[in-house]
Amino acid sequence: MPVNVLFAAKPSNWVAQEEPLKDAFKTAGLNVNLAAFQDGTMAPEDVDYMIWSPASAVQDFTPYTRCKAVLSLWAGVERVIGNKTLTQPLCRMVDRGLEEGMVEWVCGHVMRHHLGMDAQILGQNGEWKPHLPPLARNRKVTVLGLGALGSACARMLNAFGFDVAGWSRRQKDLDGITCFSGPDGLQKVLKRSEIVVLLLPNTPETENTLNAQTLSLMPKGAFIINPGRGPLIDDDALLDALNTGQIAHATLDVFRIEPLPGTHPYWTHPNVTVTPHMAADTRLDSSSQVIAENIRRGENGEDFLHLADRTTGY
Ligand code: NDP
Ligand code: OXD
Repeated sequence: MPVNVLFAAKPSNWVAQEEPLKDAFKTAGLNVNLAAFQDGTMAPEDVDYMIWSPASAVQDFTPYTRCKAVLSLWAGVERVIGNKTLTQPLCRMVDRGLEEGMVEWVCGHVMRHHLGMDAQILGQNGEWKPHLPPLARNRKVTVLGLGALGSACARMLNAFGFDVAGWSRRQKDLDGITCFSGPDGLQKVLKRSEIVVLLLPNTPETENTLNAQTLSLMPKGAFIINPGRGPLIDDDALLDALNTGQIAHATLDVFRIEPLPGTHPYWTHPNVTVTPHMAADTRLDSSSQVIAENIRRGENGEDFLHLADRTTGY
């Protein structure tokens, strides 16, 4: 009997994702009947696994009575984890491609601020005025969130030579990274943070992690890079800190409202870089392998990978 898998993620992604998924199912030795939600060929009560993303037409999971797991194509699951109709296990995306993309984006933006590249790229004015940045080992960078993505970024920044610290809910022990945890740890780590990268999930506990009080702890002229989620930062407090020079620049990929409304002050602030939620994307080949592996596990009675925890919200 084939396993019935419903692709109920963003409909426009189906064309690109169908073949990589089929390839991954074949490689995993799975006999799968794969259908797209929009084709209407698979009845809800026949679905064994659902592939899902926030743009899905499925927001009520009640009819999917046989579904053994909902497999998110997104790493962040804040838009579905509290859905009361979702009683099935929810697996979030932990994907090598997503991780590589995030490491590249974060390191690129850290390097931009560390080296003061804007002065040359944007400020070419005929003046021969060398500016010598410190070496990476003399630059203190902090990653808030040391999960799949944060720890990968922290490791790569450390490999560049940066003096890297990280902060998480539970205490971590990562080679070469100074690790902090809990509310006191946040206060301590921010005091040493010249560049802060936010890679926390959006949960009630992480909302406004950077606010007027915590921003004031950072060394004057610090940089903020947020590829995590918009609500991690109190926007008004950040704008105030940018206007006083407490924060020199913020590179923001994620926002409370997306797309960021055209009238939002971030668009025109000279010390804010807006990027359109593109820091990292789930890659077709590697994410399909993760989906296939979880279905293989489900069919063999093994534990699912990357289960989201409804008690913590991530
Ligand atoms: P993980 O769940 O693997 O890691 C989350 C990290 O945050 C963990 O270290 C966790 O601590 C820490 N954390 C959670 N709550 C708290 C808290 N209250 N206090 C301190 N630390 C906390 O997530 P990923 O690394 O896979 O992804 C992180 C986020 O990145 C996603 O949730 C998503 O919002 C965002 N993202 C953005 C993308 C983009 O393109 N902009 C792409 C993909 C993801 P602990 O280790 O103790 O559990
Ligand atoms: C994700 C994202 O959570 O793209 O995967 O933001």
